[in-house]
Amino acid sequence: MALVRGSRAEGSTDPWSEGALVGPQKTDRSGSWSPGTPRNPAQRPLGASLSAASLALGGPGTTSEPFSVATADLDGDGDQDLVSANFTGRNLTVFFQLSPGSFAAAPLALGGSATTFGPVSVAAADLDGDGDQDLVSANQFGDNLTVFFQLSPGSFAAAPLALGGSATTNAPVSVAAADLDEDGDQDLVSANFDGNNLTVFFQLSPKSFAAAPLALGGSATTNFPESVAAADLDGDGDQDLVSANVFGLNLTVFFGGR
Ligand SMILES: [Ca+2]
Ligand SMILES: [Ca+2]
Ligand SMILES: [Ca+2]
Ligand SMILES: [Ca+2]
Repeated sequence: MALVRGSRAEGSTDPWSEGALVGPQKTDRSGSWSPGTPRNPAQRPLGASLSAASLALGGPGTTSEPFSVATADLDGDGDQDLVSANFTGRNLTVFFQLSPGSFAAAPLALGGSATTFGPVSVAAADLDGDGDQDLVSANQFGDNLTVFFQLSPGSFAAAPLALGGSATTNAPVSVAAADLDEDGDQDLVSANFDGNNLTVFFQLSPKSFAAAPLALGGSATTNFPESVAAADLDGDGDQDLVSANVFGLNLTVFFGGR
């Protein structure tokens, strides 16, 4: 049964209905893929076009136990940059690309113990709709999300925005941005490992998110969720959500209410 999307202004808070649970599937060995023998003739073997050369970025002083990495043009100069979430480093590290394949020797550090405590997931999106990419991290030990708005090319607000807390985002380990309520701005969703749920933060006006976020799932459905993603899974025009639940041994899909 699909729930009809409600108006949050009228007190109805859940625009999603809960979808089917996907149980553990037996691995189909016959369908397994091995390098050099593509299933689809149009597919090239993975690695055929990749150079053996690799580039190391960061190190113990800058990227301490990086758990997550995202790519985006973070300074708006047309090339892709990198950002990592460093678990024990308690910060994010931004590597701006200077010329093709070459990154700044001194990366930009964002956050710290007081703001990004145990970050394990980072995402980039233009959260405030001003045309540049912003950053959001999920901080497992800080029990919150941290949003870094970009102020000018390559420069981020010194005082980031904190969202959530132990009561709403208990050990968030994954964060994604998408327009979840179809009002034109980006919203945020986290997967909270210890909270056994997802938390949706709707953006009300640029840089301002609803004080009371929406909780989805629970220990019966989203049992220790480790990852969350947003996409229009059923093609009806609205964004749906899916989580990967470590101890639930399954995925949970939340369909939008359209
Ligand atoms: Ca760039
Ligand atoms: Ca922005
Ligand atoms: Ca929105
Ligand atoms: Ca949909």
